[in-house]
Parts: sequence; structure tokens; C-alpha cells
Amino acid sequence: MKTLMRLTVSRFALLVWAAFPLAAADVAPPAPYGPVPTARQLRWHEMEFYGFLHFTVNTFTDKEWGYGDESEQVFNPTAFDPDQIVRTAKEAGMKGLILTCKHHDGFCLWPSQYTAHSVKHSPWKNGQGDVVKEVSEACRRQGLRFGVYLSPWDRNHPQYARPEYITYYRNQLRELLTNYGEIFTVWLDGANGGDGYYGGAREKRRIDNRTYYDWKNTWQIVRDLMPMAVMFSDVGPDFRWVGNERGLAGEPCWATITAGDGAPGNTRANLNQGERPGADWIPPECDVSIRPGWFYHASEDSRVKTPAQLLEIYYKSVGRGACLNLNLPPDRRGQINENDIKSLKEFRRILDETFGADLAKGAKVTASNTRGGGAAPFAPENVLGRDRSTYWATDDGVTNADLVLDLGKPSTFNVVSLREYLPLGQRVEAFVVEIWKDGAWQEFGKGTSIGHRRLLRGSHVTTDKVRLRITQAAVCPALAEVGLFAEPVMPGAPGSSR
Ligand code: FUL
Repeated sequence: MKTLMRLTVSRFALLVWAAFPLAAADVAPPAPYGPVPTARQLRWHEMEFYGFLHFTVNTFTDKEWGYGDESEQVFNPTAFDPDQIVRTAKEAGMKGLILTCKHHDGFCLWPSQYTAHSVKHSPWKNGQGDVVKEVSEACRRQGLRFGVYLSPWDRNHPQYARPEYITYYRNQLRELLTNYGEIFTVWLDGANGGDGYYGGAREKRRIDNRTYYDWKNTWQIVRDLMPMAVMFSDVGPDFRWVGNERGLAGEPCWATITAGDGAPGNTRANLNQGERPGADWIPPECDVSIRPGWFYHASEDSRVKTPAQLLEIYYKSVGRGACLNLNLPPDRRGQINENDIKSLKEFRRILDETFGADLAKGAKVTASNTRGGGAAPFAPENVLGRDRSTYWATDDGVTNADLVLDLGKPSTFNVVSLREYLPLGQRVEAFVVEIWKDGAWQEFGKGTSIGHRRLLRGSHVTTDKVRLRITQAAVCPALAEVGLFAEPVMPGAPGSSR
């Protein structure tokens, strides 16, 4: 009986093996490590670069923060052109735009049914205009995502700091989330300077920013009405402020922090570098303006960031795993100024030239360890190309591993791009990139965090072999990309090779 059973069992195993020949080589993927991104966060990570549009009464009063007593009459763009604005952003490579539908001054760029303080009472289009509608539609026409900034602090509203204002704020949020199609983000600013017009009171009003807005329930409105929208604040819930308005993520820069009981505008978390280990996946966004101010001022026409400055920001934001939110302020015509366009065009040209050709393409990739003894689903060559759904992984417990790219011929590059396979969390904690030069491995650069993306930018080097050494990881690494790129050498730039 026993023998018969054994026979039956082994015959069954044979049958299974015959039916699924790959089963023997099948190896389970690594277990996720720590907090991992949600589907909406993964979609946001992929955007990498999008823009802000700061536009309101301030554009016409030459201010950065309106007091809240501005007449609706001042808002009157002379040649508002949403397609020009969106085209400028698109040609710069942005994947979306976030409009200040209401800034701290309380003026609404859409005809909200809950206030008279809006475009409804401005001379622009005889009060029939709707900036939110026009920008959102232009975005959709040109294939960009559209997001809303709705300032919680409202210096115009008579009930601000009282419970009634929360109902008003939430009603406005619902208007924006129901009347303007798909919204990719709701940007919740924690700023509050206290004083304002407040319906004529002209006084200072204090709120407790941990409790006043009852954020948990306000956030829920966004979840209910726009499930894929990501929300911004100092503590997320989906992505965080990076701690400065210069566009610079920290070094290292972890996607995780421990949000605890922090609130927008009230946190002690290390926003710039993130926290490891952190309890929550709340990666950073670097917000920065192309000009010194957030709003358009003719006096800043000659102070637009140069292409070189924008590139520096790009490498220290996108290149550190953050998203870059670059502000383009429409001018009094309601268009992006020519100087900003000029700078953006050159910035884009350089990025396109840099990332247009991946010099790692076609390389022979070998690894010191591959999960399951070289199993195809985790093979070293998965790091090549743009496909981020496949990755190289090592066996469980192997946290130090080398990957060698044999390029087959000498190639010149100065940028190395790395990406982890994000659905499994941020795993790598230290790495070194080396090049084969004069019969030995020489360091090109090194770092700690990788996450969604890490760009190492150095001097141009020429080599036919590149080695990535993972020198520290919390668990076995899972790497989706290793790419090699060359920035065009600027005329007059110092030494281009070493
Ligand atoms: C800050 C605001 O006070 C600025 O005016 C601007 O909107 C910036 C993006 O966020 O908190």
C-alpha cells in the first residue's frame, strides 16, 4: 500500500514536471521590504517632472501674497492663452500642470458657487471666464495631467479660522474634483502668515494646524471623488515637501519618513533626506520657481534660471528619486514669458541629447549572484533598457553583489542612471560605480539611496567596462535599471575626459 502510494505520488510529481517544465527553475520573487508605494504613488513617480502655474490677482498687483482685500476687477489678463502655457510645459518635458485655483488671497480662478470673490466678478471675459476649465481642457488636449492647488489659508474669507470655513473649503474641493475631469494631484499648502482681510476684519487669526482642518476627513473627500489623485503636504499622505523651495532633494534621499501625528505645516520629520527606516512611503517633491518669485513680476524678467541652473536642479531632484515641480508663472497677458521659454528650450535640448541614447544598450551583463542560480525572471540583463517591470535580483540574504556591464567597445559617458524595482520597496543602502581603466577598476561615483531613480553625474569618462557594486542593502537588491548617458559637451566647458 505504502509503495503504491509512493509510486502514485512520484508519478504525479513527474506529470506536473512534464506539464510545467519551468517549474523546477521557478524561483519566488523577493519579498517586499518595508513600506512600499501604492498604485497611485507609482503612477506619480513615473511622472518625474511636472509644473506649477502661479496665477491670480497677485500677477496684477505685483505681490507674492495677496492680503485678501484685492478687488476682483484687478484680474484681467489681456491675451490669456492656455494652449501657449500648456505647450510650453509640454515642450519642456513636463507631464502635468498644477494650477493655483485659489492662493492665500482667496480669489478663485473658477466661478465657485460658494463665493463672489472669483473670476465671476472680474472684467475678464465679462465675468464669464473660467481659468480652471480652460487650463484643464488645454492640458487634456495636449496630453498633460491636470492638478489643483487650493490654499487652505484664505485671507479673504470672513469665517476663516472658524468651523464654517471648513465646510466652505470642502465644498470648493468638491467643486474642483467634480467639474474639471481627472485631477492627478491635490496640492495642500501648509503656509499661514496669520493676518488678513477676513471679510473686512483686517486682523490676525490663529489656527491650530494639527486640528483645525480635520485633515483625515478632508483627505477622505479626495479619496472618494478622485481615487488615483495623489495629495501633497509636509506629511503626504502621498508625497511630501522636500523642506526647501530651491528644488533640492537631500543626499541621501529616502522615499520613507515616519509621519506620526504630523500635519501639513507641522512636522518634525526629516523632509529633505527622508528617514530610514521610515514607517510610511511618502516620497519628496521638489517645488521651485523658474524665477525668484512664484508669481510673475516684470522686474524678474532678467532673473529667469539659466539652462545650467535648471539642469543642476534636475539632477538634484529627479536624480535623487524625487519629482520636480517647476513653477512657470503666467504674465499679465496670461502667457509664459519669452525669457522663460528660451531657458526651458535649451534645458530640454540638453536633456534630450543626454538621455536620447543609452550607451549600456547591447552590453553583456554578468552578476556575482543572481536569484535562483541565474533564473531568467531575475537575470542581470533585466537592468538594460527602459522596461521597469523586470529586474535583476539576488538570492535572499545576498546583500553585497556586483554587476558588470561589458560594453564591447570603448564608450564615453558622464551620467549613470540607476533605478530600483519600486514595488518591492527601497532596498539598496550603498553602492559604488566603477570603470575599467588602465587595467584596474576605478571609482566613477558612489551613493546611498536609489529608489525610483538615482543619477550620478560626473566628468566624462571613456571605458569598455562598468561595474556596479552594491555594498550595502537591507535585503537582497532588486534593480530595474542601469543606464549610461553622455551630456553634450558645452562649448568652453572644462576638461571633458579623464
Ligand atoms: C508656499 C506659498 O506660500 C507660496 O506662495 C507658494 O505658493 C509656494 C508653492 O508654497 O507655501
